[in-house]
Amino acid sequence: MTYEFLWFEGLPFPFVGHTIEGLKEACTKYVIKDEDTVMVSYPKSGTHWLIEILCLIHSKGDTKWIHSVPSWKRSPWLETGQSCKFLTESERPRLLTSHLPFHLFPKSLFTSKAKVLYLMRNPKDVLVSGYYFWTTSNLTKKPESLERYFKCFIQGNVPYGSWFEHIRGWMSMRHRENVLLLSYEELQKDPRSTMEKISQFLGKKLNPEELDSVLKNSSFHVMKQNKMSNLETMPESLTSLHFSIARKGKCSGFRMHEIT
Ligand code: PPS
Repeated sequence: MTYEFLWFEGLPFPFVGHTIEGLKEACTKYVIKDEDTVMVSYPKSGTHWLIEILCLIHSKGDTKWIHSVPSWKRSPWLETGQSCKFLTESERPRLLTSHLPFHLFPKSLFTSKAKVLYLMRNPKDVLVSGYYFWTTSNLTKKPESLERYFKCFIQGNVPYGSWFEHIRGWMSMRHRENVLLLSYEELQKDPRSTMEKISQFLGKKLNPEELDSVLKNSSFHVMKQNKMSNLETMPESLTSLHFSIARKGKCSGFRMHEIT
C-alpha cells in the first residue's frame, strides 16, 4: 500500500512515522537543552552518514553502540511522535536528528546553547536520491517519474517541502557560534579533516586511532553492511526489493540521469 502525504502547516510530510499531533508537539512544545547536539538536514543530504559519524565521535571510535542500537534510537528524529518519547527518556547529552525547516523548529533551540550541525548537499543529487528513495519505499506518495518528481521538487511539493526554503531558513543561523555548516561534498572530498572539524566543534578530542575508527566505520561500504544503520530493520511492508538508505553514496550521481 502506498500512502499520500500528511499535510502540516502547509507542508507535505511522509505519512508513515508522522502524525499531526506528533508534529504539533515537536514544533511547539519540544524543549531543546543546552547540552543537546542537533543534526538538521533536508532529506537525502547524507543525514544517516552524519548520524554515524556523530555516534562514533561520541563513543570515541568504539563500534559497540552503532552495532547494537538502530540509528533512529541513537539519534531520534524530533518530528516523529515516537522518537519524542525516546528523547525524554534518554540520557544527556542527547543527539537529535531533524529534517524540519527552520520556521517550524521548536523555538527553544534559538535560546539554547545546543550545538547544531546543518548538513547540505548538491540539490541535483538530493533530487535523484529522493526520487529513488520515495520510489522504493512505501513511506509516502510515490513519484510518477523522474521528470514529474523534478517538477514537484522545484515547487516544493515533496516531503518536507522546498529544498530552497530549507536552505534559506537554516542559513540565517550560519553566524552563530553554536552552528556548524557542513556539506556532503566536503565530507566526500576530505572526510578525515571534516570529521576532525566536527569533533573539535563538539569539544571531543580524538586521538589518531580513534579518528581512524570513525573514518573506517562511517564509510559507505561499512555502513551499508551495518543493519543498525542501513534501515534494514524497517518492516518489509514499507520497502521494496531495491530499497537501501546507502544507495550509491557518490557526488554528482545526478549526471547519470537526464531530465528533459
Ligand atoms: S534520509 O532518508 O533523508 O535520512 O536520507 P539521508 O541519510 O539524508 O541521505 C541518503 C543519501 O546519503 C548517502 N549515504 C552515504 N554517502 C556516503 N557515505 C556514507 N557512509 C553514506 N551513507 C549514506 C546514501 O547513499 C544516499 O545518497 P544516494 O545518492 O541515494 O546514494
